[in-house]
Amino acid sequence: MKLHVEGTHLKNASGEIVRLKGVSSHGLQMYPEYITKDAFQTLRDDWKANVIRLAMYTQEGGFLDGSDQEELFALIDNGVKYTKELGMYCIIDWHILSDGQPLDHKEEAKKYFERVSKAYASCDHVLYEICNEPNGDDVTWADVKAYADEVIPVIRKNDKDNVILVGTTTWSQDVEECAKNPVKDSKNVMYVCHFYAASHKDDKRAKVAQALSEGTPVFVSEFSICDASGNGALDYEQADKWMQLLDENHISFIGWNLSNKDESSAVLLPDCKKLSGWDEKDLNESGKWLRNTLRNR
Ligand code: IDC
Repeated sequence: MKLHVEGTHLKNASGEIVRLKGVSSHGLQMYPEYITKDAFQTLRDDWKANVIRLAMYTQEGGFLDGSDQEELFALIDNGVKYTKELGMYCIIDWHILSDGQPLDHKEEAKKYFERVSKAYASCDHVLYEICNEPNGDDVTWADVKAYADEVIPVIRKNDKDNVILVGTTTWSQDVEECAKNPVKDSKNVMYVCHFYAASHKDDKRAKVAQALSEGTPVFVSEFSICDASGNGALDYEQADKWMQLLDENHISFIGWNLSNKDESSAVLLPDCKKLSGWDEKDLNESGKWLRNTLRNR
């Protein structure tokens, strides 16, 4: 269960390469009903997922924007517990999005990661994702690194070695910037690439290839095969090209999103009211694709 990062790879205690593959929740405050053991078990047994990402928005009505924080902590606690019982991994995500400058909520993030890293220090299956998608014209990798260099030590004080995922600039696309200026304590740190296949193509894949060639460990903690709005048509051809790159390099991947929202990135159809045990006919097109993709790997 225990993971570490070696070179560009995630490995287990026996030194074998491990690839995490799974599904991300939608915003925890928006779709809490899918944080159940049954839902995760369906994803494990039928979809062959081995990781669940718990996306906790900071804005968009989330942790720093009106949600009941203790309710969110309770959902995370359940998510961590269910994944542990099921032998899956679990990612605790600080989901910045409209608040694209991670430094803006650095103090809140430190307090948050102090609490969760203390609570889950003994949980080998937990990974921490410290800033979903830094974005904005004035947000630089130096800003993200400055943020990471304060948040990582807060986690490390409690949890010496669980894997930490660091988002990158331009909505977590600029992974090629990290090698020349990595975070200070880079033990068991991976850098995050997100892509939406109908929007992000060759030039974004080239960034990943460059990062890997420079020794940067890359983790795809969120992607879909629709466009960057989370909606629109699916691009199967670009999705294949992305999967080829990820497969060749054993890169972990997590599909966005577990909900029945009326949008193409939601894996369930809008009229599907089941919270687990889904059949093929309950799945949106992106859900069918993701399920097949997970089952084939
Ligand atoms: C989208 C959701 C959508 C929601 C919107 C704002 O799919 O239902 O209304 O966020 O909360 C990301 C983000 C992710 C986005 C997704 C699609 O990490 O939160 O979800 N996306 O736009 N980055 C690129 C795309």
